[in-house]
Amino acid sequence: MSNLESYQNELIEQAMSVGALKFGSFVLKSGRVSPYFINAGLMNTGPILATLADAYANTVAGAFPEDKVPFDVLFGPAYKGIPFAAVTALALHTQHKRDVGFAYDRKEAKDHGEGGKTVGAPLAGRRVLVLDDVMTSGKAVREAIGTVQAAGGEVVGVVQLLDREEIGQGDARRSTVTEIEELVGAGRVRAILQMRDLMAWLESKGMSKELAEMRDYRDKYGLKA
Ligand code: OMP
Repeated sequence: MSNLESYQNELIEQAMSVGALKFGSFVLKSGRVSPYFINAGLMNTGPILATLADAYANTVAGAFPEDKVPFDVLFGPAYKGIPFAAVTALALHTQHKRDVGFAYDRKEAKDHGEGGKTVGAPLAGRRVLVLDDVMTSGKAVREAIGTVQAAGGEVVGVVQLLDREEIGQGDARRSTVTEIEELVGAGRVRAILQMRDLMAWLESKGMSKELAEMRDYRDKYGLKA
């Protein structure tokens, strides 16, 4: 069983305490019926944002070191990615001495004022890291990648709060990570938490009913490691 890092454990505990992580029965956007759900919109207090910003920044700094995978802009897709990209840009500056811009999109294009679909740091000709909340089938992250590319940016990678470690949209039962890495490069899709971390946490708490439901779900929509 994987050992959780202390920041992962802290994040899970805080997510549970604000009701952002729940166990039960949930219909996902992809139509899959899941025994758990993370609602990142409920991670909306100063303390949990601080934990989240540290976790994103550490994951970014570890997986995309400046000398190996430099990037210029963090892109947080509307709506839930927006505050997360902002707080992560701040944490990268204060804790990692790494200065990057941040940008986000509108759900609807604006045809007056500053116009355009994206807001914040310019994306044209820039190296962009997409930062979002949850990845299941990969539909949402594909859209975000498309938005950055349409604005002229080059997507160098993806960082998620949670990779649910599920199969993607294709017929070949390949993982979403594999499918998205085909678009952005091998090893370039990372997450603070994976489904296995939530399972390790459930096990550490002796929550065996929830753990059994997670195993059943993984048999259906996950890939054997
Ligand atoms: P895909 O587009 O299938 O990858 O699903 C990811 C999106 O579903 C996320 O951006 C969320 O909007 C939503 N979601 C969650 O927020 N939390 C979950 O635990 C699961 C989902 C989901 O519907 O799959």
